[in-house]
Amino acid sequence: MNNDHSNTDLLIIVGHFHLPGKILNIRETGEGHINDTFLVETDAGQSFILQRINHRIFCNVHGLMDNIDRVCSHINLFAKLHPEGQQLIAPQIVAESSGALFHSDENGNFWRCMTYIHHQPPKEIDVNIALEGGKAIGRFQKILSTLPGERLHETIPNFHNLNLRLEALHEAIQKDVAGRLGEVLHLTDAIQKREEEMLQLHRLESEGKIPVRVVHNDTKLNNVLFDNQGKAIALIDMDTVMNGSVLYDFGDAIRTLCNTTYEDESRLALVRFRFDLFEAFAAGYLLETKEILEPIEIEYLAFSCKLLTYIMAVRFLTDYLNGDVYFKTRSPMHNMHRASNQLRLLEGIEHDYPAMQQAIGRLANR
Ligand code: GN1
Ligand code: MG
Repeated sequence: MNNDHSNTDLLIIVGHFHLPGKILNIRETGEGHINDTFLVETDAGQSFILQRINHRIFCNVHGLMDNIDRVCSHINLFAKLHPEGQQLIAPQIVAESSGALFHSDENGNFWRCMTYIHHQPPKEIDVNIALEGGKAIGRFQKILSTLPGERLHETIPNFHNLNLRLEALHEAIQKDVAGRLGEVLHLTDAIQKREEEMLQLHRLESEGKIPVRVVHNDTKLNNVLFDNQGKAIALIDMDTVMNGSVLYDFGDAIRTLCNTTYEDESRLALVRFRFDLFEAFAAGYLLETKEILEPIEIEYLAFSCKLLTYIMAVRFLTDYLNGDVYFKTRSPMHNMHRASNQLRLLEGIEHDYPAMQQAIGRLANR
């Protein structure tokens, strides 16, 4: 797939969505590791997000867009029907002129357009942002617990299946196609020695002991949008919304929120785990979900933070060994830095783990 999109091409693509007003500007946002994302500004006061879907990863584009349409419409309808209290909204799909949920171009690419939600990225990540983030993820899960209709499409099968993620890593180690194994033995060791412990949730899931619900599956903090008062107002990036466990959402949010730096910071001394943010997020999350969660889910909340950090280390390292075929990278070391970063964060979580479990126990019984 060609990654360069000229402005003329983009204008032609956008033309298929019949947006209000005149297009003033289209620029790539540079966010996300998978799709290509553009902000489209119009003179009608409304902006839009245009995305080229990476269909090597999201092979079932119909299923993907059908999921997103159902989930976003349900969230926005819920907000309309419950105007009282704090609201949570989602982007709305703008259909192509034929009425389809996406546009297919002549090069075999798939494009979608969604409303842009005005927001203010927090200047500083503090306990209020963490509390609000926790409430938003919890509310999202609670609202979707009443999603009507059939089961959502499984757009990326086994997305959080650690057993398969480890198999993929073992295969990458064995093949060493990019000749990089020698540089990362300390990382493969760190992963290997934790395998048994980390597989415990997968075992419980295989035994049917973990409730299956509609979850987001990509709850990194920048998928939560805030207003200028620091209130969480929306959740975006519904690409991986599927049936799964709430534990993956909780752990993924913590792994991004509570890292004192970006997930790809290579200076490991800057990577620390912030317990105060964990506690605030958990408080907000449990405030919203306490009534719907089962005891086994609450029991594994703290564990999920270790697990998701570990899973991301496994995925980044696998991609590094495979020669960077999955995640977008900006340098040859990028995936290796990401994997090292996640393993350093994991050490911080392990250090605070007893206190994390205590905090969950206290908050869940409040
Ligand atoms: C990918 O592209 P983005 O940033 O939405 C990935 C997530 C990872 C994340 C790591 C479909 O998400 O699972 O947690 O990178 N999405 C997919 O930053 O693999
Ligand atoms: Mg995503």
